[in-house]
Amino acid sequence: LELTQEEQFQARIDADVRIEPKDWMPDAYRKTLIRQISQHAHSELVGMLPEGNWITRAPSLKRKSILLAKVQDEAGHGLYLYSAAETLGASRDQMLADLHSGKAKYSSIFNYPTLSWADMGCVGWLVDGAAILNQVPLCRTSYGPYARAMVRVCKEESFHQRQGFEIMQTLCEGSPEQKAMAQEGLNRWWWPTLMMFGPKDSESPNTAQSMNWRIKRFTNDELRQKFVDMMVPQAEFLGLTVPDPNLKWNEAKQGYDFGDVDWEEFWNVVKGNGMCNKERLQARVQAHEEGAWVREAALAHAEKRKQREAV
Ligand code: FAQ
Repeated sequence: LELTQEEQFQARIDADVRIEPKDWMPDAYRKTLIRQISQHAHSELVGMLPEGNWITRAPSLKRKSILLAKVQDEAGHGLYLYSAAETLGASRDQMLADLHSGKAKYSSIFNYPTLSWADMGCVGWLVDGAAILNQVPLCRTSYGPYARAMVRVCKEESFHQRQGFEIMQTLCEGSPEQKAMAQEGLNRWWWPTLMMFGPKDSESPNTAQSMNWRIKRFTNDELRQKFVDMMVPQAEFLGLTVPDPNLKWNEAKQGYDFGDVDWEEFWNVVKGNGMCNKERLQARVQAHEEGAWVREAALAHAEKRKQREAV
C-alpha cells in the first residue's frame, strides 16, 4: 500500500521527526507556520516598546543596564524568528510591510501602557512568565528551525522572568507605597496576561490542526491553566492579591478555578482598538523609516564589494 505524500508527512510528524526547510510539506502547514512565526517575531519587536518606555527612567544605573539588555534580547528574538520564517519562503520585507500596514497580528499584551516602574516587574514576571510557558513546548515544535530558535529564546526568557520577579520582590519588601505600586501593577496586568494564551479552545480556529501537526503541543486553555497554577503561589509569596474574586483552589483537579477573561476586550485589542495599538504601530513605522539610510548604505556597500570582486 502506497502512502500519499501527505500521509508520509503526517507519519513523520507522528514519529516526532523534525520537518526541515527542504522537506515536502502541505501548503497549509507552511502557511500556518509563516503566520505563527511572523506574528511571534512581530510580538518581539513591538514588545520592545512598553519596556523601552522605562529605559531612561529606571531607578538606578544597575536597573537601567539590566532593562537595556533585556530589550536588546527581544530584538534578537525577533531576528531569529524572522529568519526562521524566511526558511519557509516568506520575505522579510513583506512581513515587515504587513506589520507596518496593520495587516499582521502581534500579541495583544503589548497594546497596554506601562505606567509605573512596577510595570517593568509585571512585564518580566507575568508577561515573560506566560511567554516561557508557551515557548518551552515550542522547543519541541515539529518545524526544525522554529524549534531550534526557541531553545536560545527560552534561556533568555528565563533570565527575563527572574529579573521581573526580583523587581516585584524588591517593591513588595519596600515601603507601603512601593508595595501598593506592585499591587496596582498586578491589578492591571493580570487579565491581559491571561489573554496572551489566545481564545478559549472552543473558539480557537487553529488549535486542532496545529496540535495535529505538532506545531502546538498544548492548547490555549491548557497553558492558561498551567499559568494560573504557577503564578498564584508566587503572588502569595509576594504578599499580593490576584484580582480575581472567582479564584479558588480545586482539590479534585489539583488546580485553580478562575474567572472568565473579558473576551470582548481581547478581540477589541486584537482588532487594533486597544489603548496603545496606534502608538505602537506608529513607533515601529517611524523606526523603520529612520533606518532607511542604514539599509541604503548596506546595499551600496554590497554593490561595491560585488564590483570589486568582479574585476
Ligand atoms: N494577541 O486559533 P488561535 C513575546 C489570534 S511572547 C493577538 O488560538 P493560534 C515575548 C491568532 O493569531 C508573545 N492575537 O491561534 C516577550 C489567530 O489569528 P489569525 C508572542 C491573538 O495561532 C515578552 C486568532 O487570534 N508569543 O513576545 C492572540 O493557534 C516580554 C485565533 O487564535 C507568540 O507568538 C493574542 N494574544 O494560537 C517580548 C508565541 N491570541 O492568525 C517582550 C507563538 C490569538 O488566524 C516582552 N504563538 N490571537 O488571524 C502561539 O503559540 C500561538 O500563535 C497563540 C495563538 C497561542 C498565540
